[in-house]
Amino acid sequence: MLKAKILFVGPSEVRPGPGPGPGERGAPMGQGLADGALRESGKTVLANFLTESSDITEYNPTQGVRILEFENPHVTSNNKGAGCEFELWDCGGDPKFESCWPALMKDAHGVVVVFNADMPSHLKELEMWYSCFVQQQLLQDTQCLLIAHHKPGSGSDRGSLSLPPPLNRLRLVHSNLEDDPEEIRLEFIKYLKSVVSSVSESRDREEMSIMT
Ligand SMILES: Nc1nc2c(ncn2[C@@H]2O[C@H](COP(=O)(O)OP(=O)(O)OP(=O)(O)O)[C@@H](O)[C@H]2O)c(=O)[nH]1
Ligand SMILES: [Mg+2]
Repeated sequence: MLKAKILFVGPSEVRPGPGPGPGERGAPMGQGLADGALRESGKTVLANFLTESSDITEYNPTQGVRILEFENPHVTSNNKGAGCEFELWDCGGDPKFESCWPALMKDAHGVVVVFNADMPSHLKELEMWYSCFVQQQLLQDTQCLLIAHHKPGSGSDRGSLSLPPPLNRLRLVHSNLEDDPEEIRLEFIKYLKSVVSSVSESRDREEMSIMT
């Protein structure tokens, strides 16, 4: 059975300074953090939703990585309907985990970069995530998906988001779990299908090169 490894990466924007105590948010109260709930990009919330795992909404920074295994009945590895197993690697966005990245990226078939379009700093970081996780790993652009995640109460206008090159070549979708959860589910299925077809194509090419 075909197996595909998909990474969820993107900013978490943990601020420098003394770390939070257990159960605290990432920065002390009263320091102009009105955007507190907007700092993380929402990778874990989305990963849980898309794999139908738990739906805990209390923020718990992902330490390193969580691996979620799933299958999707709509995504098969060939036209005979053979199934396909996925591993979704929900990576922590805190830069302190950077030393783990090479291990996380290894043998990934797809990279989803989740960001919060309301945060200018996230937009600036996007290119770094793309270059590090996609370009340097020699993945094709079709194996990458950008998700502009809209948290409840964020007022961002999805039409106005235009990204500079090379990011504008990538597929960009919006997610809004409160208003239209099915939209991102469908987009994610489309993306899984495109990952599966590039994995099977490269497998076929490998088999051909062994035979010739
Ligand atoms: N209700 C609701 N809350 C959300 C949503 N997206 C994010 N949040 C809130 O934002 C917090 C942070 O989101 P996470 O998904 O944990 O962020 P992350 O990108 O995984 O962050 P790191 O693991 O630190 O990289 C969540 O715990 C929720 O409180 C959403 O769609 N709905
Ligand atoms: Mg997380």
